[in-house]
Amino acid sequence: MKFINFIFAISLFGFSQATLASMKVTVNGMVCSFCAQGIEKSLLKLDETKAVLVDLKNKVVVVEAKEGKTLNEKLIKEEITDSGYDVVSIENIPQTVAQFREQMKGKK
Ligand SMILES: [Cu+2]
Repeated sequence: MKFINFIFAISLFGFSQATLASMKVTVNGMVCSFCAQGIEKSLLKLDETKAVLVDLKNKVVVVEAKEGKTLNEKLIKEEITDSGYDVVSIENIPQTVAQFREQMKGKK
């Protein structure tokens, strides 16, 4: 019985780890660092946002959630659209902003 509890705890841990994910947003219309700064600011305003990375070259915005918080896809989309840019797609990714940045470096 104790073993089963152990398994349960492990699976719960796995689940909470999964909710620590980030969102990768593909955005059209960002052309300069002012665009990037504007988007970064508006997304950092959201309570659940821990970090934002804007990659102009790849038209990608990565938003990382604070621990224990969940990103709201609809709100993120609204913030970016209200700033005057087009959201092409949003997907969940397991990396943090820091990990994503490292990954981009590796590709150059
Ligand atoms: Cu700009």
